[in-house]
Amino acid sequence: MKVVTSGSAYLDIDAYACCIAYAELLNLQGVDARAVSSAPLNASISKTVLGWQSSLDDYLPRAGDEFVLVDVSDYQHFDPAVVLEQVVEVIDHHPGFENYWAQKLGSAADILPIGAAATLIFQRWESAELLPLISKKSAVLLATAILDNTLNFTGQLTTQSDIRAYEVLAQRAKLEADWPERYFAECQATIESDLIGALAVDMKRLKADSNLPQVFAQMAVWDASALIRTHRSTIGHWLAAQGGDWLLNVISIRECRSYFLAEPLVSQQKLSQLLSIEWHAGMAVLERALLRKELLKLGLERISVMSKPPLVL
Ligand SMILES: [Mn+2]
Repeated sequence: MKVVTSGSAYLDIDAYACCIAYAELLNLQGVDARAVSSAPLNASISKTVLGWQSSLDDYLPRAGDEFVLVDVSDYQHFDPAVVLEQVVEVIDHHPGFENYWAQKLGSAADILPIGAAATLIFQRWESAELLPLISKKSAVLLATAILDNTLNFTGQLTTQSDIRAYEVLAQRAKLEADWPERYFAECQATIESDLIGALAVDMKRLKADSNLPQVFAQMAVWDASALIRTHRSTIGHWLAAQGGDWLLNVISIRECRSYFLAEPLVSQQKLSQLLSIEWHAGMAVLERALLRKELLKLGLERISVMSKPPLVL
C-alpha cells in the first residue's frame, strides 16, 4: 500500500489537500493508496473546508508499505509514520532538500519552486488525463490550497501554473467568485477566536546572527488593520513575554501589505537595516506582502554584503 502523507508539526490546507487528492488519483489508477496524517490541523483548514467532509484515512502500519511525501521534503520533519528507506516519491515546493531526493529517487522526486504543492498534484491529474473524474471535494481542496499558499496570488512564489490550476479547478468545483474573500475572512475569524494559540503555532525563534528579531511571529489574514486595532495590546503583551527582541508580521491579503509590529527599539532597527520603512508607535507598514521566508533571505544577503544600503521596495 502507498501511504500519502506530509509533515509532523501541523497540517495546513496545502498538505491536507495534497494527501487527499493524490491518494484519490492513485486509487483511480489502480494503486492501493491512503491519505494519512497524525499532525494537528491548523487555522487554514477553516470551518467551511471541514464541512466538505473530505477526510484522512485510518492507517495501521504494515511491513512493505511505501510512502509518498507531499508538501514536505525535510526528512527531519515528516510524519512519524514514515519509514525513510521506504519513501518512493516526493512532491514538494520547499527549498533545501532537492539534491538529497534527486540522488535518492531520481525523477520520482518532484520538488519545484511554485506557489502551492497542490498545483503539482493538479498537474498529475491533468497529465494522467483523469481530471474529468476528480471528485468535487478534491477539486475544492486543491483550489483553496492554491489560494492559501499563494496568499491569493500575491506571494512572490506564485507562478502562471498556480493561476491556471486555480482557474481550472474553481470552474470544475463551481466555486463562487467571492470564495477567496470568504475563505480568508473565515481563517481570520478562526485566528481571532484563539489569537495566542495562532501566534504560538506560527512563531519561530531565529538564531542571534540572522539579522532579524529573534522572536518572529507571522500570520496571514484578510484584513490586518482590523485585527491589529482589536488585538494590539494582547499581541504586544504576549510577544514581550517571549523575549526582548520580537516582531510580528501580519500579512493583509485584502490590501496586499505587510504590517510589522515591533515594540523593542533593537527589533525596529534590525528591520530598518533591511527595508526602508518608517516606524510609528511600534508599527511599520510595507506596501507589499512580505513573507517570513523572504525576510530571512534579505537577512542572509545583508550578512554577505554588509555595505549594501537598505533595499527600497
Ligand atoms: Mn505548501
